[in-house]
Amino acid sequence: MSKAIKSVNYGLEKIFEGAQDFLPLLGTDYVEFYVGNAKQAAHYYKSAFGFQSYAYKGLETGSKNSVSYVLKQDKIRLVLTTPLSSKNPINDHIVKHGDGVKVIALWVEDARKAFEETTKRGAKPFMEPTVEEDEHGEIVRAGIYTYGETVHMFVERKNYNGTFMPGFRKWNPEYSPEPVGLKYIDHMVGNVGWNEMNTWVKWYEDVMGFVNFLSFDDKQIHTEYSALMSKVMSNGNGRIKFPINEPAEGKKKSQIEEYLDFYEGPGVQHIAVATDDIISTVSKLRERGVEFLSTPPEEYYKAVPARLQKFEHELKEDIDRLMKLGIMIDADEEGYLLQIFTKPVEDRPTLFFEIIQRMGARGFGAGNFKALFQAIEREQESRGTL
Ligand code: TYF
Ligand code: FE
Repeated sequence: MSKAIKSVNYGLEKIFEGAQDFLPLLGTDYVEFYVGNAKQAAHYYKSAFGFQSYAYKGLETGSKNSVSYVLKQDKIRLVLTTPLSSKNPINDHIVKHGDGVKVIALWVEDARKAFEETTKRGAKPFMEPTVEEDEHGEIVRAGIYTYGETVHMFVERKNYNGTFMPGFRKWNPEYSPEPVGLKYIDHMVGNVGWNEMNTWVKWYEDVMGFVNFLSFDDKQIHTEYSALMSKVMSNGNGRIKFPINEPAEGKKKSQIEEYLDFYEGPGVQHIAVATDDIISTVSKLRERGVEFLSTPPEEYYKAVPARLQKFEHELKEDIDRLMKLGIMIDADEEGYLLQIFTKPVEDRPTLFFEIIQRMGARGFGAGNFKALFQAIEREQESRGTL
């Protein structure tokens, strides 16, 4: 695993220079989930994850075919969308995949140009550039397909000052649980099929101008039972990071294979959200009923001081509190990071969340992979899918 950490050493700026700037990205705009019951999903993400009510569209606003709730927490926007009839194609998506991420929307200066630059490099169109207007201005959106049925939407909002987007109205219900300190999306991971990882790495390079800045092969990512491979893609300014996983051959079924079976194809595996106080955030999430993977054993925490000392970092957090909450620690030359993973948030073992606090480190927790994958395998075991 040290090999993976080493590849971070030689300055990410230099690597990012290799990225192309035909597609400048300002950040993640929103993440849209297609779900069976958006009303209940919105309640869950508010009550359990501390998201705030933000915008709504539905029958009351003239939206006849679907309902969407927009939730916000600091820079993160989630859109939860449900179809209102079996004829809406959103319904087919849910029938096949269950609840899941349909759209990773990216904030751009010029959506028409983003569409043109990516489609001329081979992207499959999802939505031609489309202007939506109301009294607050206009939004331009265009979309392309990435892995599976997942979509990247380009969102241009420089001429808009309303709530979220035309078609939505402010949503401000009385029920408003406190935020838990989630700040922004750190990375979003895609699972793709057997031997498809490099195809998608090349797609992100050629079509989106991204660079591959970290790789983990099955020699690094394996347990006694299963294996996977992962390559991290980043845009030029490093704000957008998309690791891509594929299953690898092991004695038993890889967690990636389990995902592909239940999602019935490639899709978003996890969303990593950043906090600057993981102890507070995870305490609140646990109180509110969010379920996390089982905590690493005590020996894991005994080894932490040495892992940090090796790079001469000083842990600012109380290790006993980290241990009680099951938060994992990883270190590299640049600093350390704290991370923890939820169980899947649907009945199908598909999408889950990661909570991450970066204390200088820009890696993905390679030093935790073994402990993490063993915890995932205990879950797979309990489902009979290992
Ligand atoms: O994003 C990452 O790479 C880490 C580790 O199936 C990880 O969060 C990698 C693969 C996986 C679960 C977590
Ligand atoms: Fe992650």
